[in-house]
Amino acid sequence: MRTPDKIYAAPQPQVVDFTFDASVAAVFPDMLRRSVPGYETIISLLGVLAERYAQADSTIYDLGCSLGAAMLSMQSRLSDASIRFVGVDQSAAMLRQCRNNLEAVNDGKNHAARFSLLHGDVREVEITNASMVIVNFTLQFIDPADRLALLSRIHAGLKSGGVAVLSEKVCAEDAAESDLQQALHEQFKIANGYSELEIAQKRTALENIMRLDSAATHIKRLRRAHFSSVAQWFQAFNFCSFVAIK
Ligand code: GEK
Repeated sequence: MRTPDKIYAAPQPQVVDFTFDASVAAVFPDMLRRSVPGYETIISLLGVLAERYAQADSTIYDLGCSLGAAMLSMQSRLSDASIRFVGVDQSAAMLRQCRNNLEAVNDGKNHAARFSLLHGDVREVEITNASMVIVNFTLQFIDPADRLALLSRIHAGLKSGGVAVLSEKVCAEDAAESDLQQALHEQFKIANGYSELEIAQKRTALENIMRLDSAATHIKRLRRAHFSSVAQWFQAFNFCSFVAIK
């Protein structure tokens, strides 16, 4: 059973900025399933994308890997042991649980040979010989001024025919659509058992740390990073995912 997310259930005298600490890591699967429309579908379909794009003797990077859900989904679809995974996250609590999750489905020897987990900033990680780079709901937490440079480094580290998969909460291009998308997302969270108070406190906690771009901005930026083919392949309310092929 997943530990239920009750982080914002009680009124907080002062809501502080959201951090990916141990209390968040402990409830993370429940939090994402109930807060991100389509999250489980995206995770599952990353396995299908991996079947198509993962190349023998290459590395799949998962930038902002949290508990390793994307790597586990892709691994379940890939039998070729020459494909390695590198998960990167700056939260030690997330990486601890990620390691446990990966070890639970891989014996020690396989785990060490196939997976590396790096504790650090995705902006500083070296990307080489990659056939896939997954950035699943991570770019939104990175300073907008650094986003193009990161995507350009991802492009440079990909092999020919490799793919970047970028998933993001997006903002709307106009106020009416923005109101609609926000209302639909709130409806989704209420349907999943969050209270108005939880929704409001979480919004305040994320205000300073999650900065959203529109889908058009993401597509334009991926093109500026020199990807030859860019497409949006998924949307559920204001949550989108893009593929960008080198
Ligand atoms: C999933 N991809 O389950 N460097 C490294 N890690 C970072 C950085 C950074 N600069 N900024 C944020 N993170 C996952 C979900 S969660 C999305 C990704 C969410 C990490 C942060 O510690 C957290 O684990 C993750 O990015 C974002 O498919 O919570 O909305």
